Amino acid sequence: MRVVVLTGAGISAESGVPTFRDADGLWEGHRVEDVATPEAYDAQPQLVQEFYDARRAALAHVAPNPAHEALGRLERALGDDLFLVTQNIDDLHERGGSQHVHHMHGELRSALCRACGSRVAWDGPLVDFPGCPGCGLTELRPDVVWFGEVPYGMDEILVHLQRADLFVSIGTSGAVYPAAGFVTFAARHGARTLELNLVPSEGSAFFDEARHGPAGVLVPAWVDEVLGEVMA
Ligand code: BJW
Repeated sequence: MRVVVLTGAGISAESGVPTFRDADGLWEGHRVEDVATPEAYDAQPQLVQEFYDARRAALAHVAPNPAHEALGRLERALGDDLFLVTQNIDDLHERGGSQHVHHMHGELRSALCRACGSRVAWDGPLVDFPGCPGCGLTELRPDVVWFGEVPYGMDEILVHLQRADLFVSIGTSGAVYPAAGFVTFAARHGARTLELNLVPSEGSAFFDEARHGPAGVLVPAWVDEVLGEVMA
């Protein structure tokens, strides 16, 4: 059975990472659609760097929860038959045991050079605009995908969605494309579809089945079900 799992901010909520669109959302009163843009970065680069520097530093104080760990277990059982694509820029899937994670919206622990296009592993701050290890210019920005930019690796994602027998969406509001369109794309290509989310998402009606509750409970239970079927 080929499985594609899409995750969003909700899977990291129980680890203490704020989501975007819930009441205590990450952007403190700003609509994410207004601030997560290249234009916002051009207008106030220092402010944006400080914001992402703080989120990068905060990774040291959070840990994967049972939902991340369950997906790590699923990867060990399914191997290449699992494709895990996340909209999250944290590293909690990796720390939860997943070795192959496709970060379609980029990663906090990476920097992108606006001059030469290099993507470099980065754990420190960027607010002082350090030189790029590739070209030396001081054009490093957070390696994340803002509105109007193209998510990473779309061709590969679409190939996996076309081949999937099961598509599972975990902890995402379904408000942001192209990820919000994966459910209908996968269904059109023959996949069964399942939503695991705290509450019905904007796209809940598109799924064959939806289960609602905390990811830390729903995901381990679902993984146990799949492993039971695979082992039977
Ligand atoms: C729990 C829980 C618990 C809570 N357990 N659940 C008009 C129509 C259609 C599309 C467009 C349009 N105008 C423009 C567009 C395109 C645009 C878009 O979608 N805009 C919308 C506003 C309509 N999209 C883009 O621009 C994208 N690029 C693009 O389309 O390029 C063109 C192209 C595509 C493909 C091929 C070729 C070309 C880029 C989008 C970039 C989004 N970037 C951000 C910021 C990343 C960096 C950062 O982290 O700071 O990505 S915005 C933000 O939203 C972030 C997230 O990844 C993304 C999705 O959020 P997510 O994960 O769903 O979080 P929430 O908070 O919304 O939801 C959390 C959910 O969890 C909730 O449902 C909770 O209930 C639940 N939950 N606790 C389980 N314990």
